[in-house]
Amino acid sequence: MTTIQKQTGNVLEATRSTTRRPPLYKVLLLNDDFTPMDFVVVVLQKYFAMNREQATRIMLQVHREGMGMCGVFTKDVASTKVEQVVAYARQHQHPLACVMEENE
Ligand code: TYC
Repeated sequence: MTTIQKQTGNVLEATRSTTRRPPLYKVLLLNDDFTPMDFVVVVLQKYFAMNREQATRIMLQVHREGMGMCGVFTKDVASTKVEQVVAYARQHQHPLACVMEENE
């Protein structure tokens, strides 16, 4: 809660306002039976700035559990990452699925 001064005509009034943090979104990778493991590791390094070890750990989590988190971003950044990953996968004829979900 922040107290600010709001001017109504010539009168300065004290007003209380809450500043809301922007909602954040998780970017998730989904498992499938066809996308090669090495390709998923490259995607995680290329679009999510992971090193090979981190990328391998997330890829294996997705492979074993069906889904894994690549990161948490603002809406625009999350949506761009999803588009980039899906476009890159399609360019290489892989069915890799990447989605975003509001981070509650
Ligand atoms: N399940 C895939 C395989 O066995 C590997 C894979 C991992 C695919 C993660 C997608 O998001 C994924 N080749």
